[in-house]
Amino acid sequence: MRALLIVDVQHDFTEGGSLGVEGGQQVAAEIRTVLDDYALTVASQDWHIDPGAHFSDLPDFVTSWPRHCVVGTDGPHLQEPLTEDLFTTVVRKGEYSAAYSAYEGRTADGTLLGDWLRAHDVTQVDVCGIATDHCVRATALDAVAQGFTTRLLQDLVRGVAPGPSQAALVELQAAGVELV
Ligand code: VGL
Repeated sequence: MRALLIVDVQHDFTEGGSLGVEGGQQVAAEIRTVLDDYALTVASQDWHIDPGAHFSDLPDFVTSWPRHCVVGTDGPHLQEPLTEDLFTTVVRKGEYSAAYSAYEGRTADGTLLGDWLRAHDVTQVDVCGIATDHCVRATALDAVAQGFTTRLLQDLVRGVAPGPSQAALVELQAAGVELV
């Protein structure tokens, strides 16, 4: 089985959000058009309560960030037209520490993403979402590390910074991710 992993397409990561990425709203609409091609779809959400040094008033935008995706605000909600009910399941990550990879995320019943995928006979994953140079990168690297045949949907990702996003694609390809 193949699953589509939609990484962190949330209000705070799209235009107008506290860490808004250019093209985020557009990629949400584009991802919506491919959901029906997959029998299994998983959306991840950055889901912060008190993630410690992941938040900073003087962020370096590498390891520390402005406050984002804080539970109880609008920030962690999925960017329309994506809504939670469209996905087979949703995984949330980062409650009390930084968590870039969707593989750190858990379903509502506490199942880690990798375990959920294996329980659904998934051996192949297609990865898309935000941000190419952070959470998409970490998710695709973990997918390969956990033995999933992994493709990155290049038209369906958006990055924070162009240079690091391009470098991430090169790194992912070297790690065994197929760029399609
Ligand atoms: C992300 C920076 C901080 C992401 C999450 O979803 O790529 N980036 N937290």
